[in-house]
Amino acid sequence: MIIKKALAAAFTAALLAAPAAAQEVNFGDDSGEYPNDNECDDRRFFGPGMVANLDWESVGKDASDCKAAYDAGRVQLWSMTDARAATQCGSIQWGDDSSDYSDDGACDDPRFEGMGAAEILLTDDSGRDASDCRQLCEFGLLSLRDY
Ligand SMILES: [Ca+2]
Ligand SMILES: [Ca+2]
Repeated sequence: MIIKKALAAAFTAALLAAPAAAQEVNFGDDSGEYPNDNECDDRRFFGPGMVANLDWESVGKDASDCKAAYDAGRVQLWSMTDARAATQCGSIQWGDDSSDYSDDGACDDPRFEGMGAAEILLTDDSGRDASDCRQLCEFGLLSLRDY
């Protein structure tokens, strides 16, 4: 009985000692259009190692680039919860509505991510879709990509 208790305590201690932040990332494979170009094209990630223009087509299909950037600390997995907590809609410089995609209901500014973000995000639209993005942010559907 005492041995069992000791084992249980050791097991619990081992579980508690395991790094809580360690996450298994499924990078997928290199079957996308832009493998091995030293830019991570998988939109699940964010950070300086990312490609400029983003869409959903390369999710899970740019493994080598994204894993290299991840291992080097140049990209992280984007978390809606963490991003939302770090986003203050009232203090963001939204810019203007000069994008071709302004006032279409989706946020086309590549600085943002979330349910309200457009399917394709182009760097040219940065700071140019203010009304859509501000509205979506205020209703909780949009957060910063880099937080
Ligand atoms: Ca790539
Ligand atoms: Ca828009």
